[in-house]
Amino acid sequence: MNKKEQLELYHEMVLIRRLEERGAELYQQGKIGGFMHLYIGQEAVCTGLIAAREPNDRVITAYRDHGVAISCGISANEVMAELLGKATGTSKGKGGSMHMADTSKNFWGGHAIVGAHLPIAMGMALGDKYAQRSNVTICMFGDGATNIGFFHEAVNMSKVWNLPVLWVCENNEYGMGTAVDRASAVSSIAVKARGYDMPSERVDGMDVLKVYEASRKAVEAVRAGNGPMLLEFTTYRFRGHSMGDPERYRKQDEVKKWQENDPIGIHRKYLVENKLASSKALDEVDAKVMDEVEQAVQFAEASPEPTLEDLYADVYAD
Ligand SMILES: Cc1ncc(C[n+]2csc(CCOP(=O)(O)OP(=O)(O)O)c2C)c(N)n1
Ligand SMILES: [Mg+2]
Repeated sequence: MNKKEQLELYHEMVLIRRLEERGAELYQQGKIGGFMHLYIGQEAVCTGLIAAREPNDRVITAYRDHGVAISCGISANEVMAELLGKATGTSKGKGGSMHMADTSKNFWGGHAIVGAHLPIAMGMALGDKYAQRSNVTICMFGDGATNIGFFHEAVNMSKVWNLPVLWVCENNEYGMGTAVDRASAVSSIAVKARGYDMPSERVDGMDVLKVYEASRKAVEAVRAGNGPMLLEFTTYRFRGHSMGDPERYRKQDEVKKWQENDPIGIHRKYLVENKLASSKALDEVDAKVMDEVEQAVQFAEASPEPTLEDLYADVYAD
């Protein structure tokens, strides 16, 4: 990865962070409805992972999807407008926080039912294999999703049919208020792949360059026809499960410990220590992102709501 690309990773992580911080404020002001799950703390995963894909590789994820949308190339304006339920949003204001999508950018959503998008990912990969296309489907999900039948059915069939899928678990240590150890027989999700004779790896998900390296190798191995693989990224969400989570299931000391391992701080330190950017230049990136996010808020607030007729559009495919 060249210097420009490494700097872009920094910009992208800061953009995701600030956009969500601003989103949280707007939520508190009552401008955003429904559930909203922040990705803060996990930015290195989507940023490093999606930097490793080719544009024709598909990405699909669960409801913690704002960062994934940005990494797939959806603009801050469209993400913010979607959060506010505006017609200019990436899902025309009808999806909201949990259902960001743009198939033109090969981002297949944003899915709210835990684990339900894994069989969809498998189906997309089956379609690609059948049509002899060379793309890889990257399917992201949480640790909690791996305790659900969907996970085992989809991962099993992907191996039986040797499908081009990269399964990516973001192990952030909790599924809502339940710690991994309380719900999963094994605390490393990578181990679960062994039951399906599938290669897997557990990688530090707080370091964007480690995420990128592991993802690049995995995407290319899958593309080469070696069959599906599973990557587990160890990460942590700094905020509650969703807005309004009282967080009684974890101690603030634990959160603080992980915050010392902030993915943005880690990459910033790397860039400065390796003289790829000065602190001043990175402060300028931070300032530019603040403007970008403010513009996105203005764009979203000035945008129209979807009309009543819009309710009936895009319900069925032609
Ligand atoms: C089938 C189903 N069961 C329960 C829920 C409620 N629920 C929403 S998120 C969640 C936790 C999932 O945890 P994980 O997969 O680790 O993802 P994370 O929230 O940590 O990103 C649960 C149980 C749901 N949305 N769908
Ligand atoms: Mg989780």
